[in-house]
Amino acid sequence: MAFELPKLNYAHDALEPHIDAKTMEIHHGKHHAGYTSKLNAAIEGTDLEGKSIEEILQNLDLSNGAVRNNGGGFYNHRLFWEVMSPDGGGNPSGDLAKAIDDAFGSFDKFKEKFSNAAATQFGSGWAWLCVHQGGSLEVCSTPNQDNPIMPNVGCAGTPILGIDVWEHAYYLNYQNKRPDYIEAFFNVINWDKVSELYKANK
Ligand code: MN3
Repeated sequence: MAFELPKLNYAHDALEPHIDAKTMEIHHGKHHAGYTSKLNAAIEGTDLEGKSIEEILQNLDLSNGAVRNNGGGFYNHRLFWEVMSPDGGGNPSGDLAKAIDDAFGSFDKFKEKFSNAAATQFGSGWAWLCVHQGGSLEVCSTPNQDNPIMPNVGCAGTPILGIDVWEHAYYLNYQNKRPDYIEAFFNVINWDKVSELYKANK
């Protein structure tokens, strides 16, 4: 069973003005679709065929560039669409809010740390909020399409929130102003989904 491009749960223009429709259309319909088809081509006929994306990435040989880049791209964008919503923004609540306070001191301190990780990731990559077994949280970033479930990428745990800081994620609307895009991202974060992922993976 080949991997399929996941459907968006909202329209391309639903995240405006924070993320524009054209960016969403190209990002999902071209970039994510490209990672998906190239991942399928890279695993076809190998012993990775038929495995879950988590299983593939957790046991990844980092020298396998095609699977690293396209498998990472498939997984990362699938998470990205899910953790955004037109009804998003605001603050987390419940267990996740408490875990954020425990790890970072306050929501504002978390926001500062996450935003800084996203802003200072040199070139293309992602910033993450990850949960470790036991429920503790960590903020980190990875280059290109790497992600924390891959072995030895300098960042660990299960990602429950991620922001794409490749220029294709924001350049049409924000040009070189990555910090403005990061600030706007906070208006569309689907904290209900992030909480659900926190509970499922802690
Ligand atoms: Mn992208």
